Amino acid sequence: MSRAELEADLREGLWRDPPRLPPRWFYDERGSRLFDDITRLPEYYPTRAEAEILAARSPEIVRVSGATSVHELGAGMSTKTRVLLDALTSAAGTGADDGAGSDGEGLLFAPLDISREVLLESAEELRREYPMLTVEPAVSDFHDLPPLAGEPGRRLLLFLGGTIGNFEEAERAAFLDRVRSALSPGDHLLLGADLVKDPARLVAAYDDAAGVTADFDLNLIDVVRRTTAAEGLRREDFAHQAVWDEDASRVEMRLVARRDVAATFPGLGRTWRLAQGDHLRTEISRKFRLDELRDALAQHAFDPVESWTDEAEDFSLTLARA
Ligand code: AVJ
Repeated sequence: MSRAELEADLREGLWRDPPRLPPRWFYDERGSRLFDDITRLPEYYPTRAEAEILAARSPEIVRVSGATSVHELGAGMSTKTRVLLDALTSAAGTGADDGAGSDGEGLLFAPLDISREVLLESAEELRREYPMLTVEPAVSDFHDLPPLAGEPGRRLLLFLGGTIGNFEEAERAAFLDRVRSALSPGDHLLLGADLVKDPARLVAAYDDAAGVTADFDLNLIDVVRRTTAAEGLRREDFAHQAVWDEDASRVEMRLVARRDVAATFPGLGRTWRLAQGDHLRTEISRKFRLDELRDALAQHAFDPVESWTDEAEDFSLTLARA
């Protein structure tokens, strides 16, 4: 992720109303570490809820999908995915499966992520832990999916964590189209999505008491300043805020200007101004109702086969057939 790409996103987003940046710039090394801390916060339920569903449903997911290859978008360290890989490799080991993969031959895991270092390190570890699995990492953004390896009709593509919530409506539609095109009939998508709930809990999940999410949000200012050599851009001039927008059914993360900001970007040859009290939108996190999510999948030529939630019904996993 280059300076030129960031400058393109700045040019595209900063002069809109409200000014905005895509959330991918959060995840430099420090940001990735902070996100990892977020997943362990008491207020941030999605990671635990999703892990609970995967722990309960992985054998069923592998069986129903008939998968012999698993592909994961935004894999990171693939921490939550291991329980699914356990199910994949043990289903093969018992011979309970029929056809390809029944002897553990040809089982594949293909993690995709934008961070090369994390991806390659994690791939090495996975190869040690799962000797019967071929691990084929690929550095990729969700926007340009590479052709997927594995046997057509037996692929399972994971998009976990609720990251589908980061897209605006039109982006989500385009994303689902791209994913559908990357899959063959009979392949499956496993989609993690956060569910609508008490707004107080939603806001707390994005504005925790320990201030980790605030630090994560403000780190974006450091990333932008460092990457673009911006003048007049200081993290002390911003305050983190999380807001629930009922109509759009989403949490917005914002950086509110604590004083008038004037930042000059040498690569853009422009000065960006933000008046005290106005904000930069740094992330949207859409929360779904299961029926609308399943409708959206159906509109993009997926058959939503099954949805599961955790006990508390905070988070969902939906298995959809291409
Ligand atoms: C990784 C995009 C799913 O939206 O909940 C967590 C990112 N931002 N806390 C989310 C995030 C602030 C997270 N996703």
